[in-house]
Amino acid sequence: MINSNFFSSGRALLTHTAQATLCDAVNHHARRKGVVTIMVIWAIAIASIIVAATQILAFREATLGRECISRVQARWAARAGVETMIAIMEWHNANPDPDDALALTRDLEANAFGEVQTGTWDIRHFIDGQEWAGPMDENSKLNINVATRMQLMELPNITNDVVDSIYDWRDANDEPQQLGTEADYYRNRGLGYEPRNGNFRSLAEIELVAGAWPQYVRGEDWNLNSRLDPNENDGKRTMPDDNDNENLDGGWSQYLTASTRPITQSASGQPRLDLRKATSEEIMNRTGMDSSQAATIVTYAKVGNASMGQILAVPLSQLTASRTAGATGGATQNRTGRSSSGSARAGATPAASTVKNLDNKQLGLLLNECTLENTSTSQANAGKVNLNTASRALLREILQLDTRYADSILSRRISKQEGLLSLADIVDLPGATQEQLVILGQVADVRSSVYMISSRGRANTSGAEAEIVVLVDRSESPVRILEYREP
Ligand SMILES: [Ca+2]
Ligand SMILES: [Ca+2]
Ligand SMILES: [Ca+2]
Ligand SMILES: [Ca+2]
Repeated sequence: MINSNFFSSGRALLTHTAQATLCDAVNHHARRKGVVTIMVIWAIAIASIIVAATQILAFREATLGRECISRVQARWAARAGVETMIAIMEWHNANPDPDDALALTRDLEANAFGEVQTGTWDIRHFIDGQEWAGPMDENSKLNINVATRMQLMELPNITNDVVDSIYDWRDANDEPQQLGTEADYYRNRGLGYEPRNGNFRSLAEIELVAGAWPQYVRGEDWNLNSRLDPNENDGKRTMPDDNDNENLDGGWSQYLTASTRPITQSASGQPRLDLRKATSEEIMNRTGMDSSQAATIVTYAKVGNASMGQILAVPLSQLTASRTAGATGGATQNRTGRSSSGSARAGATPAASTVKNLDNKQLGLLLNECTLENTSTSQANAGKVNLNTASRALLREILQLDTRYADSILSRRISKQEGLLSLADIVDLPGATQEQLVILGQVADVRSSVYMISSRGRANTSGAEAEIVVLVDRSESPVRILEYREP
């Protein structure tokens, strides 16, 4: 019994212990299972966070990549526009057409908008209150390096002291003009620069001159690209402060350039004949003059201040006579007097008056194929205003041409599909006095050397945009890039 009791109690004891152990084991297992479940849930949670984060990152990178690709596409589309313009200029350099002064302008205009596989380009400029297709002709503006005091005084917001300072900046000496400023002015103000005492090299350089504030120089064209950008037509919302009128008021920059260069090639593509060195035969071959006309030109070219302006303004029969008389005289005489054999003005020598006046064709060839430029002066580095592209405002306000004459020049250039072929095309217009012709002969011509191409590229996929602004000189081949920027 005892045993049995013992055993039974022992069994009971055993059972109890086994039960306890079993219970522990079960509890332990359950706890472990709980921990494992929690760990698994955590692992899943962490894994999903990682996956989500990786996805977001990958998505962002893909977007960035796409943006990057479209920027590159836009940039190269813009570049394609620039290259197209340069290629057209090269073609016209190789195939000059002396009977069509506007051939290049028309071709540039026709290709101002174009496309490549992944994007498009758009080249335009603003002049005379209107937007035009194609690059900006820098020769439509006056070169600041030859602008006279009177011409500079016509700029909006300019004052005498600033005109003097512009003179001081470009003249070789360190003597200030009456109200001007030379090196000591800039040194005393710790500006860190001094006047160049040489030609301005870019339009933005004018802003270094005392009193030539950027708002005067640039007007509304804050980035100097000759196009009306959104921030330049939204009033005061963004810089600059503009008048929101769909018209780009470019301040001085719409009238002035510093980049134009003389064109050494003639309209027919040969080097210009230097009249100071040329023989009568060479002049006759080039211009179709007779021997006495050519001889008169040879004699005249030896005069110290002989100029194309004078040849343009004074009939040939009076040319050497007026020089020997020491005066041009008859400042208001109409240039058309050239064909009425000059009617022997007082002081004209008999020898001079027997020469036949040049006809329009001869005068045109003389102006287009020959030169009297003195290459040693600083003027030699500046280009002339192209009357085929110059703005009405430049002719009337800055060059101060008589209003009637300026308007008749503009109507004639519009009426001729090939444009003005030479300055001989404007001598018979109403208002063409000797005085006006001398001014034009000095500063104007009918062809261009330097263009500013503002090409805006656009990617087809995203519409992303990129702009390239390039200043190119096409006066010689290959076309030379003077300035390149990606604003
Ligand atoms: Ca100086
Ligand atoms: Ca602009
Ligand atoms: Ca604005
Ligand atoms: Ca405006």
